[in-house]
Amino acid sequence: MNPDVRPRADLYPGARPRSDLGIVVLTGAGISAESGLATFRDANGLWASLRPQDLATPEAFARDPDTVLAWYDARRSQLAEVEPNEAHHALARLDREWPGEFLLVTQNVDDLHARAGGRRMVQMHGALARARCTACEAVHAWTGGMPRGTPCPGCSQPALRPDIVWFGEMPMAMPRILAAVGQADLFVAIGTSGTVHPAAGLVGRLPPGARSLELNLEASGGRFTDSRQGPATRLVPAFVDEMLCG
Ligand code: BV8
Repeated sequence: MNPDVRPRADLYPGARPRSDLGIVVLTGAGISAESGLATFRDANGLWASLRPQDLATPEAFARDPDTVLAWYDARRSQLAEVEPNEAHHALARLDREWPGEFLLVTQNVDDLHARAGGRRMVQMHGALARARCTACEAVHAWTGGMPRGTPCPGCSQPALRPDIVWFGEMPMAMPRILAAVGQADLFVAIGTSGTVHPAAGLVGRLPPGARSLELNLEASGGRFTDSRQGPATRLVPAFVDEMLCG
């Protein structure tokens, strides 16, 4: 821990012992864009050519499992071709060095935050690198394909699905996320359009006096105390330097 760092006064209403200052960071697809993974709602994003109701709902999976499984197989296979970028690494550094409460909440299902060394983090929309058995509910690390009928390594039933939160399904770790947001002094939203709930509503659940910061290529229109525009690989390392070096 770096003992002589102090929080930036303009991000905090007054100085308090740093170990008493809690930070929650929410990331979306924009933080992985510069690693080469497509976002959803940018002009060349995934939803520009595909329909979420055909790929990211339980109904789509029931109606056409082969198409849904192939889409997630293709996205899972991309993970081996991309690397965490400077923004992922900067957040992992903040996680390691911030002595107060810290929680990274990501909407992303890629593994780039984990590969950068993130520890105090939750993937609220699940993970491409996991499979879930709908028969025995076991969750398994998964790197390869998952064609229909793949047997569960635990119970051998052909009942695997991607461990992904689809539209209409309850996001993961919500009690932990809501508890962290309800006690946060600073909430930072990075690379998210603020379109998908309940993630998009988290900034509205901060305690009185907390501050919020948006780092995005363009302002999302959300209610933030402070908003900075630019690429995540430039804004996030600068923000982490501010927080750790004062
Ligand atoms: C639920 C699957 C209830 C994983 C995803 C209230 C109001 C309105 C609607 C609702 C509501 N409450 C619930 C809903 C319905 C729905 C919803 O929100 N619909 C919206 C779209 C209208 N929500 C749900 O269904 C959720 N479930 O509420 O369940 C419940 C309660 C009890 C019991 C059971 C159920 C489930 C939501 C999760 C859905 N799954 N995906 C996958 O396949 O990936 S959502 C999908 O969108 C991804 O997870 C993605 O992460 C997420 C959010 O998108 P973003 O990450 O923000 O990405 P986007 O492309 O939109 O934006 C990118 C941003 O990056 C842009 O701002 C861009 O400017 C910026 N950017 C780009 N490049 C850079 C950059 N920034 C910086 N640097 C760069 N280089």
